[in-house]
Amino acid sequence: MLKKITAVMIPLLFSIVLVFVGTFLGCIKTGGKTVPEEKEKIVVGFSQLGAESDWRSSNTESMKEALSSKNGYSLIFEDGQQKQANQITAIRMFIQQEVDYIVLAPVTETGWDTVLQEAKNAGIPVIIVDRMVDVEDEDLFTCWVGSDFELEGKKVVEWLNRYVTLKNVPAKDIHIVNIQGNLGASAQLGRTKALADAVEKYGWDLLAEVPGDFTQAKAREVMDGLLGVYDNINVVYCENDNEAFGAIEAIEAAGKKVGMDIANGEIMVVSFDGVNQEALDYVSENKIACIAECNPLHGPRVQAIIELLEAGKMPDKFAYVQEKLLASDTTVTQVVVDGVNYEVTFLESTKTATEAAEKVTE
Ligand code: GZL
Ligand code: ZN
Repeated sequence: MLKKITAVMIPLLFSIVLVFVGTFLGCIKTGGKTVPEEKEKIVVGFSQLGAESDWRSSNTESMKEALSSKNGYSLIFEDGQQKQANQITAIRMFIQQEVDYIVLAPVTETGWDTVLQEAKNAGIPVIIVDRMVDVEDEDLFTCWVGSDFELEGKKVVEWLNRYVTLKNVPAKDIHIVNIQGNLGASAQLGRTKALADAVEKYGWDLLAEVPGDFTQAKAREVMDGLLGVYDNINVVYCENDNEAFGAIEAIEAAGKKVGMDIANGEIMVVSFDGVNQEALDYVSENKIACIAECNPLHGPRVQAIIELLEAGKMPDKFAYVQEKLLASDTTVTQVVVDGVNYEVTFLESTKTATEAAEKVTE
């Protein structure tokens, strides 16, 4: 009898031990086959600043696509509606939930030290994307990936200087208004600085700098106002494409013409992002004279950073993305910024086609 029991017990005991060991090691023996157990997902809390622009929508889409379940992530997404308080609340929630990583797209640069210290105390790495944070101690975040906004601005103002020089328009006759992004955002700070420095250097007439919040509606309202105050505006420097759409609406509603021929009363619009077809179409029609590309596709870049960290490696502290300068008018073929040559990327011009069409009907 005893023999019989042991004959049954030993294999039974053995398989129980096996299942226990197998489960512990992450694979389970079922019917002799080893199937990899569902790998633990990497939990990421992403505090996005808002949904104010086409750039932002593309950025959000890129992040969700990269940090998706099929790629092994569990993403907790919070939209801050362009308010820093909402982003800080989201980060505190991520800390409570003990996420593996926090990703922050900060609406403005300052005011993050306290909450980033809380994340650091909780041992949660923080990755900053897009705009920069201005903190006392840069150890409060692991790394940053985004654009060089001042370089973007320099490309646009150098393009403008080349253009007006080649068209023999005197600097004193360049009357510019700057429709700015959210005040305090890195994109606004860098792009505004580039224009202000160029105005100083080239002697252009900067009539006004007014916040347009990176939105089409606000820029429309602001441009309506500026057209009511100034009758000699001939360049509108928009700090993103959605603002450019609003400015163009206002200019055309006022019965003025948007275009390249500023010597003959047209108003030139320059802009940033180049994210959606509407903006690229405006460039092709020379309604936006040039766009400094601002690349929103940070999803794969953040995914690569997390994979490096998961492998115990350290990513670069700051990673700048390479970006183009877009135009369709071929007067300016390249710009030089801080000794570096940037070729203009030409979009095919539909302007001549429409002009030709107009000529025929005249
Ligand atoms: C730039 C980004 C800016 C875009 C705007 O990286 O922060 O915010 O240029 C967006 O379109 O609203
Ligand atoms: Zn003048």
